[in-house]
Amino acid sequence: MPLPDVAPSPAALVGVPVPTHLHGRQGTMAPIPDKTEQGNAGETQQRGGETLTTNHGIPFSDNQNSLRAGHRGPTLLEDFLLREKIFHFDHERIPERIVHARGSAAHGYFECTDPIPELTRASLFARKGKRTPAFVRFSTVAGGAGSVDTPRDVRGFAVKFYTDEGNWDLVGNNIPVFFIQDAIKFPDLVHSVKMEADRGYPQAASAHDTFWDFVSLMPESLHTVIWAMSDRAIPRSYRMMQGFGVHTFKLVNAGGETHFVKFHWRPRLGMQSLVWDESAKMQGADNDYHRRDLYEAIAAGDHPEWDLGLQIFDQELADSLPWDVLDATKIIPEEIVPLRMVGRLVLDRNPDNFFAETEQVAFLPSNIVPGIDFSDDPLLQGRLFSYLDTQKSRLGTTNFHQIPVNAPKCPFANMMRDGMMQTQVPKGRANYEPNSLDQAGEDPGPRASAEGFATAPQQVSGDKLRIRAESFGDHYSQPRLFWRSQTENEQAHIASAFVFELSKVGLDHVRSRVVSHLRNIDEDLARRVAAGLALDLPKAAKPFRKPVDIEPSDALSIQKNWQQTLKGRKVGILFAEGTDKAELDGLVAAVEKAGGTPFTIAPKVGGIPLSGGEARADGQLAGSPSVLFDAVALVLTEQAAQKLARDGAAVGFVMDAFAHLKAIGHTPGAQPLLDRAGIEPDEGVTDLAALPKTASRRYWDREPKVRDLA
Ligand code: HDE
Repeated sequence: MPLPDVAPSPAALVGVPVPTHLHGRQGTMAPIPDKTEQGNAGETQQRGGETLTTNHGIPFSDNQNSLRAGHRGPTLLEDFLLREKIFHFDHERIPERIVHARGSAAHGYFECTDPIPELTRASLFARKGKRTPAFVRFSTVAGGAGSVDTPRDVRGFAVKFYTDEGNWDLVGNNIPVFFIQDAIKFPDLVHSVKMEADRGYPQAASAHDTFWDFVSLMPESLHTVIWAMSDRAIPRSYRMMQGFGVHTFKLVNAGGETHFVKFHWRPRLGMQSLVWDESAKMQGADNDYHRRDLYEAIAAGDHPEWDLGLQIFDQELADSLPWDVLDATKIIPEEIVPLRMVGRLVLDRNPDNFFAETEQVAFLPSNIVPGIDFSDDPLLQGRLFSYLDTQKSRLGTTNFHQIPVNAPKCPFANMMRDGMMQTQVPKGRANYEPNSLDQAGEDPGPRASAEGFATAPQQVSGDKLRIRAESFGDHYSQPRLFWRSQTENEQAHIASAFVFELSKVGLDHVRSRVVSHLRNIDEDLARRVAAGLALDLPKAAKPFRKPVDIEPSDALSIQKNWQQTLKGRKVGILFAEGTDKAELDGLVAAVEKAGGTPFTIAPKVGGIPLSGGEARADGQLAGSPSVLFDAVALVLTEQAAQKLARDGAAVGFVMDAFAHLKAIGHTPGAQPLLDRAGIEPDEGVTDLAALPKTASRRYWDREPKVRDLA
C-alpha cells in the first residue's frame, strides 16, 4: 500500500487531538502503512509529508519525548529512537577542508561555443552548442568553514565537468599564479597563513607574523603576494571574478598531437572588487555576502556566466619566454598569447542541500579526460596526489566517488570493490581481469578500450635530483609587470594593503625583509610602503636572477577593464515617512530597467506612510548599511532628512557610501543628511534621475579626498 501523501499526526491516527509534547503520551498503536512495495533503498529517501522513521525505516510514533521510567523518571537506555537521533547528530560534522574550507557552490553547465577538435579530443569541446553539466564551488582559502566571505584572500574557483567520458575537474583560483613552485612547500605555506599555532588567531587573515615571515623568506611567493595585495583579493562577488587553471596543461587531439594550454574564466558581469574599508566593514554587515549574492542571483533567475578562454601555445613559444611555463608563479601575458574563447559556463541551479553537495563535493586535479593532459609543473604534480588523499580523511572512505555530487554522470565500471560505505551491489564474480568467464557464459566485466585515456608520450631523461630548476629563478620580473600594469589608484591600493598587512606584523625584521624584496619589484612601491610604516628603507634583497622589464599588460588591471553595467549590481534606496511614493516607485522601476536590483530601506520595515500611499521596506536601516550596495539613493523629504541627520545609522549609511566611492542619488530634501555626513558633491553625487547611469561605476578620483593612501 503506498504511503499517504501527507502523514497523519500520531494523535490524528487514534482520533485524539492532544499535542504529544504537552502531555507526554506514549505513542499510538495505529496501523503502519505497508511500505514494502516502495522499492529499494535509493527510492525510499526522505521526502516531505511521509511518515517519520528511523534510518532503518522504523516509524516514529512520537518525535517530541524520550522514553522515561515514569512521568518524571530517568530516560531509558532502551530508547533506540533517542539514541539513533543523537548518535547521528553527534557525527553530523565532517572534517573541514584544510584549505578552502569556506565555500559556496552551484550547478550549471558548460556550453561549447567554438569547437576545437583540431586541438583536443575532449568530448566537451567537440561540437558547437554541446552542453556538459557542471558543478562549481567558490571559496576563500585561509578561513574555516564558518568564517566570513570578504577577507583579503585568494578565492578558489573549482569546476567539475560531468563529461560523457568521465569527470574533468579544473580546480583553479581567481588569481592566475600561486605562492610556491613546488608542492613540498604547501604544508609550510598553509601553516604560516592559517591562525597561529599557539594562539589560534587570526582567523581568515594573512595580516600576521607567520605568513609574512614565510613569504619574505620565499621570494618565489612575491608575484602571488602582490596580486593578493591588489583588489583581486577582495572581489565584490563570485560572479564578478575571473578564474584561472593556473598551471600549464596539455591538449591532445585525436592524432596524438599536443599543445600547451592555460585556462581562463571571464565573468560576463565584468570584474569588480570592493574597497578595503568596505570589505572589512562587510564582515560585520553580512558574513555571508558572497554566498548570499550567488544564491539569490541564481534563485532570481539571474544566472551567472563566464566565458572560457584558452591560451594555446607550443614548445617553441615556451622556449622563447624568459621564464618557465612549468613555473606556477608565472603568467603568460595575453599580449603574447591571446585568449581563444571556446565556451561559456552558466550556473543556473542552487544546490538542494548544502552539506550533501557543497560540503561533500570532492575536486581532484587528477580527474582529467581523454584529450587533456598534465604538464610537468611540479606544483601540479604534487596536487595530483594531495586531493585524492585528502578526500579519504575528509569524506572517510575510498568510495567518496559514489556520493551523488561526485559520481560521474556517464556509466562507470571497474573491478575496484568493497571499502567503507560501499553503496553499489556488483553482480557476479568478475572482480579480476584478465578473466575468461565469458567462455562459461558469465559476465566477464568491463575491459580497457583503445579509445580510453592515454598519456601523451613525452621523452623524459636526466639524473634523479632534489633541486629547483634554474629557469624558475626569477622572482621579481612578473610582480613588476603586475605593478606596472595597474592604474595609479590600483597601485595606491596595493601599497596601502602592504602597509596595512605589515602594520599587523610585530616582527621588525620581517617588515624590513618584505620591503627589501619590494625594492627589486619597484623602488616607488618600496618607498611608499616603507614610508607608510615609518620604516628606514632597507637594502634591496639579493636577487637569484636579475629581473627584466616585461611590457605592461592592460588585461591585468580591474579598473582598465571595468564594465559599466548595473547588471548584477544592487542599489540601496533609503526612504522614510513622507517620501513621495511616485518618486520612490519611479526610481525602483528605473533601477530595474537598467538591469540592477533595487533594495528599499527605511527606519521601519513594516509599512511607512508616504505622500501618496504607503510602502514596506526590504530592509531596516540599522540592518542594511550601505556596504551592502553598489550605489545608494536617498529619497527623503527635508523633514525626514533632518530627523535622520540625528541617527548614526543614517549618517553612517551616507558617509560610507561616499567613502566607498559609490554613486549617491538624492532628492533635494535629502540635503540636511548629506550635510551632516560631510558630503562634498562630485560627479557621483547627483539627482535621482541620473542614478541608474552613475550607479554602474565607482568614483576612484574621489579617493584621495576620503582616505590617505600609501
Ligand atoms: Fe589546493 N587543495 N593545493 N590549490 N585547492 C585543496 O583539497 C593543495 C593549489 C584549490 O572547492 C584541498 O579537497 C596542494 C593551487 C581549490 O573543494 C587539498 C597544493 C590551486 C580548492 C589541496 C595546492 C589550488 C583546493 C583541500 C600545492 C589553484 C578547493 C580540500 C601543491 C590552481 C576545492 C580538498 C573545493 C583544495 C592541496 C595548490 C586550488 C588539501 C598540496 C595551485 C580551488 O588537497
